[in-house]
Amino acid sequence: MRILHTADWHLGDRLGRIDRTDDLRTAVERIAAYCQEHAVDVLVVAGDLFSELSRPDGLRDSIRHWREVFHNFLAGGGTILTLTGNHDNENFCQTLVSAMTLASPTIGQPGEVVPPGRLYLATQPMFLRLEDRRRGFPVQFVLMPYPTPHRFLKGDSKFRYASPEEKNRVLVQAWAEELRAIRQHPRYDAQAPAVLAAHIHLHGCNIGPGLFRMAPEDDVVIEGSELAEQYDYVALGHIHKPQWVQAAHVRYSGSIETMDLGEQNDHKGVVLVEVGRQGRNKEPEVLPLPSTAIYEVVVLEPSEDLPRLKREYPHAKNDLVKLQIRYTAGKDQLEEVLRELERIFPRWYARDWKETGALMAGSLVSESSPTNRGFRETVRDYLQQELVQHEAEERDAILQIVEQLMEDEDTSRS
Ligand SMILES: [Mn+2]
Repeated sequence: MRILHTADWHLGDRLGRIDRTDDLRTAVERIAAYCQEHAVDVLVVAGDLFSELSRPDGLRDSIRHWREVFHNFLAGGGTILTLTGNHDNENFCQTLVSAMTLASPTIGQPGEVVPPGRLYLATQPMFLRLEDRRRGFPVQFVLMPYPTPHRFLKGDSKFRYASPEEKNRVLVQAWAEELRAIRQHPRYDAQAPAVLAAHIHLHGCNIGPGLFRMAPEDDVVIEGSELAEQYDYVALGHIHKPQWVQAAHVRYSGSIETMDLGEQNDHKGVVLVEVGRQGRNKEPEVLPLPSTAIYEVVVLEPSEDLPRLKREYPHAKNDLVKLQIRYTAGKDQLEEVLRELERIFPRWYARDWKETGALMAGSLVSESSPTNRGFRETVRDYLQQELVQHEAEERDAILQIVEQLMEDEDTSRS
């Protein structure tokens, strides 16, 4: 049985003012092509399927996109196994699961051999079996969503914790307990091939410059030293940096695109593994995914730096760029500097500027302050960022109203 492992799709995500939908769809399409090219039987997506920034219509479009892209894979008997991560919207995912259960009301008993050719989503710990298409032996799959109180502490969700540490301790125990219960289930065969898919922070992994939009103290860290022994393959999600942990078959596939500046040096990919009647057939293989370049550009002297940047970055049209700008009033025209930078880096996702005179005069604006821009620019930038996924027409209309409001405000003050 050929298994392709991926995770952390974050579909419909955005970075600053940049909508990442198309970048992420391109990556998903490449994964679907790998499924066909390598005659994959099971595609495992180990959580964080959708961005928390995705609106309901964006979620709908993501599902539609799956339908198109994976139609041939599913129609050909392929199976997609997914589970929820910490970024997945609980209500939306549970609605999906409920609808799928209505469509196939008899499927889903623990340890059951489930029909191939469709998608399964685990919002709770789940144990199922799939038969190898060619030789008929079953492979056991254990799907473990990210441990939230709602998913793992049934009935206890109103329990109050004395501290975040206590909450994490309870969740770590609940996660291990759920897994133990599955392995003790009468249908679970410790000798038969088994794959674990989980969205979790496994102790000893390299998180790189930081977790994706999460404070380290909020994360649930699992020891998991027995997993390498217990499973033929462990398909992990949550950490965006691709790597294996503890053993070559315990892996984070990593995210499918560069999601923020912390991932600028990652080599993205998906993992292909083959499990036979006796377990893993060979070492897992990484199939590469090209990803969007992301970097920071610092402009200290616009009159010299802009012509240089123009020469050095002729192909930056698609790059995600964070801009840090210093300019001198009376010498540099800020508006013109910003326009020129936008021409070189049309996909800048964040920018910040400081006036050098203000800095030298020792202004009240501290060096660490994110910006000293005016009220109007702050409002405009904020709205443009917030409205990035709205229709252009709607966005322009809102911005126009706000411009008018700011005008009126100025007039009434003067
Ligand atoms: Mn993630």
